[in-house]
Amino acid sequence: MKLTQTELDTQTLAPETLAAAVREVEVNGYVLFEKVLPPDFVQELHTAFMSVFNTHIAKTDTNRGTNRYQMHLPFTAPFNDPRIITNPLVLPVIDAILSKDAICNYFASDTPLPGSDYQQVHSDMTPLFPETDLVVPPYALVLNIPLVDFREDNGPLEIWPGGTHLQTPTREQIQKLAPLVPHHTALMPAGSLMIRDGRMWHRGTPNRSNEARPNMALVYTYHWFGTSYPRIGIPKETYEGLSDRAKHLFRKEDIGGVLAHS
Ligand SMILES: O=C(O)CCC(=O)C(=O)O
Repeated sequence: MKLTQTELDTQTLAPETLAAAVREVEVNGYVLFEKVLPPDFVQELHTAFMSVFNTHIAKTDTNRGTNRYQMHLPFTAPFNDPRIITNPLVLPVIDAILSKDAICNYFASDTPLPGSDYQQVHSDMTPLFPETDLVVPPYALVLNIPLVDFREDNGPLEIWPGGTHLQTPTREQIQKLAPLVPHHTALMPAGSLMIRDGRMWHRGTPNRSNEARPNMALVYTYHWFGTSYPRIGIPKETYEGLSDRAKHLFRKEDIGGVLAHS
């Protein structure tokens, strides 16, 4: 979805854009706001990310398949900038779907390096009622922020929109169904904002370029939704300095706890 210049200048979605974005997430599984973060801020994020990432991978094994890393982010600048954690174009969509009582309980990244492979097609969320076929409204939304342009050659995310978030197959059934269901690579410029229902099927693809392809990943859920993610470590003084809205979003995290990679 291309936002208007007025929406970008005012950092405010027009009512009809917000309604369309919410509908896209609910019906199609995701919405993409293209290239909304300022390039200099994306550059700052990228530089900071590569520094933390390179230190991390020097002492850690891959954890998402060959040459592919999931890495928690430290809750420090520039990662915890309001333009990331309480983005004014994203929060209205979160509020409309998960209510203003939503929480953010995952602050991390996915990075395929050159030589990475296809992942299994998967959903990030387990069904709430796996013993039934019950389809429930969204309860967990992922915010992805590409820190480089996602191109065909550098391992873009591949997605299965159009209703896979409304099904409850097992991981094995997803493998059989995935080739039959329409899907495409999510090519997007650095600094775009993708809000997706965590249940929508997707996978990482091989990075055939010669550079890392970092993707920030935050998860917003209903306040009652539990995950197995480690709680986000937020130093007390950092938490105290957050806006009231950010405090509310991160209220269930490890306030005073240890930063990732500190
Ligand atoms: O390539 C990505 O950004 C997403 C990877 C992914 O879906 C995962 O590791 O679970």
